[in-house]
Amino acid sequence: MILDLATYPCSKGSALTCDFTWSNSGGQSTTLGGNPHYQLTLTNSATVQIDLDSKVDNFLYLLDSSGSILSSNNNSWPGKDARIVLSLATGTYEVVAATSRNRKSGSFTLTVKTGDLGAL
Ligand SMILES: [Ca+2]
Repeated sequence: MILDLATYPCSKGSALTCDFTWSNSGGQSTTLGGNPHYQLTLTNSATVQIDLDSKVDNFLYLLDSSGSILSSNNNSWPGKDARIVLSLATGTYEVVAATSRNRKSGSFTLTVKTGDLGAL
């Protein structure tokens, strides 16, 4: 199942901020079930910044609508958190909240920012 960030009850202020958890995560995998996928739909082209924030050493993927990897990141934040910044065309994408190591559990915050909040 893929959660749609536009309909999931995330807070939407200056960014889209969502709190989730891992339970027995799948490490640096885009396909293992322990790594949640989130649908991100852009109604305008925009530069998007996607951040993971967690005590768990995390890993982030951005996929296109066919599941191909557009970008991945391990430690771009200070510390072990992941960040992707990418210019994207209008369309539907998938964010994968992964972890650097297998079988981790814990909470995380996923944040999506763009200069054009109307695009989200
Ligand atoms: Ca990391």
